[in-house]
Amino acid sequence: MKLLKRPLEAWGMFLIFALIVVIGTASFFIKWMPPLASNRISIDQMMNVLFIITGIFFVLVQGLTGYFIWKYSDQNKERSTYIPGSYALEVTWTLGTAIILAVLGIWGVKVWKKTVIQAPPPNALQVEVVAQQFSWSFLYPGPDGVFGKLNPKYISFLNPLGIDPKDSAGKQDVWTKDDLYLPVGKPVVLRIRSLDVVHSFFVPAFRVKQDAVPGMTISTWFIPEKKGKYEIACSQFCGRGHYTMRGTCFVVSNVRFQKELAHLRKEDEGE
Ligand SMILES: [Cu+2]
Repeated sequence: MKLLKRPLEAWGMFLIFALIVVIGTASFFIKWMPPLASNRISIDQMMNVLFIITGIFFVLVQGLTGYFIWKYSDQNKERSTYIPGSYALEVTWTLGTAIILAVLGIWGVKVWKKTVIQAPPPNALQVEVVAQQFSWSFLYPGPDGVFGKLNPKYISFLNPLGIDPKDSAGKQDVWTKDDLYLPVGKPVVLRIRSLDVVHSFFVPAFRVKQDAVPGMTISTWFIPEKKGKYEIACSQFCGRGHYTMRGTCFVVSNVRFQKELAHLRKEDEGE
């Protein structure tokens, strides 16, 4: 009972901290990530387990720290015992942590292999993604499935990707700015590049995040599994307009996707 006798300020502080933890945790779970809309469920599974493990230790360590502060504060004349060290305790928490980290590490490598390293299915749609301050361009191949040559010397405001007008394979390629169209249920390979600085292509709903590095082409693939409209963001601070560098991914039926591309192709021909 002696433990409960504390001035009002102490109880006030305790309530404020408890409230911050509860509201923080709740809003994190409500507003953190949009519902998964791709095949990358293994990332969510791993995240959830990580949150549970770190959550348990967070509450345990912070709770104990708070309890000891409360218990041995100067209001209460009780003295703590001095323990110079415990071999058994040291071994337990060192080994325990090492085992948890090793299991998470091995699991992480497996998830990485499954989502990123594993080759995409051969029927995957290829889309070139080009980042620049402060927009995204997406290039789709023509019905032949082959991209025309790209050459930096043709890069201009109207041709940000540098499509070579002399290459016949590129005649039917089409590109969009900030709007990415994808057919639902079809694997897609994004080949990500940058024209200027480092950007990062991020679609939270797909659990896809990949840096766009100048001078490199980095591929990533996934399957959009739900129709809808999803936010694309740049998640690498890339300059003054970084916050405006966003796009929208439209996951539509295959028929609608083909229609959209055909429409863009017609617009191109009309020019
Ligand atoms: Cu950017």
